[in-house]
Amino acid sequence: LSRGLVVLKLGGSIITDKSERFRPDEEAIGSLAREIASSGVRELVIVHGGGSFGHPLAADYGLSEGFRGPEQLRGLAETHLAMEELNKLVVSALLAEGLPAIPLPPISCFTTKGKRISRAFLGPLKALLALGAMPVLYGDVVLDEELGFTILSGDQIAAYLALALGAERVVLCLRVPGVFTRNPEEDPSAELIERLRPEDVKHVETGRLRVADVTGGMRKKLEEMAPVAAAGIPVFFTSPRPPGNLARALKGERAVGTLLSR
Ligand code: IP8
Repeated sequence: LSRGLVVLKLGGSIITDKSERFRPDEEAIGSLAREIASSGVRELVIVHGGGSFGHPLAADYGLSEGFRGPEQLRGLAETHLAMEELNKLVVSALLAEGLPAIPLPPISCFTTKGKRISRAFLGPLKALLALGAMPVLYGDVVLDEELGFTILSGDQIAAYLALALGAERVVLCLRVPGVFTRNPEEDPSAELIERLRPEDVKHVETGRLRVADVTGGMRKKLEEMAPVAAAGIPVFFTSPRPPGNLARALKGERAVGTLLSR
């Protein structure tokens, strides 16, 4: 078992049913928690996405483009609350597996400027890790120095934390098992790219989005993760299938997916 901090992003589309609002996939959440527990990896920061809890609301109220009027404040509150509800399901499932998971709301430890993280208060997160706890963050509404507020994706948080904490590795656990030559959900001839270098990211064709995702889908994930890989932190794009895959990826063992590294 390799040592060092692992940052794990759980895609919103694997923990929720993206076709219906506020529908969690509790079975998937439970089996992810079991797999994380069975991996034996304990130096872990988990960040999860919004799926059908965050994105449709954020789109309804135009939250990612920032403050336009006071009627949006209700949307800000509802979106944060929905994310807290999803977070509670994830954290509860981890606790049920005996893992010391603790929620850490991004709205209170990050601010952005023009949608990019400008300031972070990582004291509590570092202290939790030092105690051996497992912080669980998520894509959230945050206050923005220029826009008033915006949506901060779990991907940007995961990339930021990996760099700020000098993580050993980042694992992105998504619905699609890696990065493909085309969008595999649109084109069955798409092939898995097993190895990708940061400078090749711009050439990958990712296809259009079919479900609400205010923070940008696979293209944006690649753009967020390229600087992490360029800094020498390997990023592994993978999915929960087949069983055991995520545990292997967390341990840094060979698994099905795409390795983005220098
Ligand atoms: O699913 C966005 O996080 P993501 C969260 O990681 C919200 O992009 C509130 C839409």
